[in-house]
Amino acid sequence: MDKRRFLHTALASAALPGAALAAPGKIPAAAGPTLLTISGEVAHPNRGRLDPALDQLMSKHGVHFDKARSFTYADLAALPAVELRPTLEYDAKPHALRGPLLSRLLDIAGAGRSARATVGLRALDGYNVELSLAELRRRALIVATHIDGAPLPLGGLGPLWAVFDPAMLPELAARPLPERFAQCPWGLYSVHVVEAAG
Ligand SMILES: Nc1nc2c(c(=O)[nH]1)N[C@H]1C(S)=C(S)[C@@H](COP(=O)(O)O)O[C@H]1N2
Ligand SMILES: [Mo]
Repeated sequence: MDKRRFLHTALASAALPGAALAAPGKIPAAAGPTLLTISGEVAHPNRGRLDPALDQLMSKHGVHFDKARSFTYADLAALPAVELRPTLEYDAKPHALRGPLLSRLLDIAGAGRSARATVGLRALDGYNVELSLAELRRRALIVATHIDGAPLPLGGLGPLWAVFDPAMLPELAARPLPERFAQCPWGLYSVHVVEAAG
């Protein structure tokens, strides 16, 4: 076998195992893609710094971090879920929304040690909401994965919706329906935690 032919064969036989190892993010394929990345002050990260080349959407939205904790749909579905029954401003009808508490996800990520930490909730369309950790806990904000028993679709309100029941909060329950969900970004994909200085 001439040298060139040998090299070709060697590369071809190496290609398959090489390709199998090259899975992005090192997450087993069966677990599906990451749906939510909790970044910033996280004590239990499972990934490193933002890669401006491959983390395109986060980079475009100005999210920067050295470490983060990522959650796949399977990770979220395995956690205890809370169910809310708010009347939605979109159709003025009651709906069942189900998913884990965001505070539970922050605990898993080891994020937000101080109640004064601020949390940025960012959606696929760039919509961003900032809340203190204390306020987020008070509102019992959930990361909804399901509406009326069905998974929230991408292109609709999903795949994740950071939502709470405004009827539970006196200051929001008094507002007209079209203004109650302003701090509930649908299409949530990034949560960034900044500890309060001092
Ligand atoms: N991802 C995302 N979530 C969002 C919004 C948005 O533009 N993008 N608008 C917010 C606002 S200001 C309100 S009042 C409600 C309804 O927004 P809409 O009337 O613009 O649909 O959803 C909230 N959640
Ligand atoms: Mo709004």
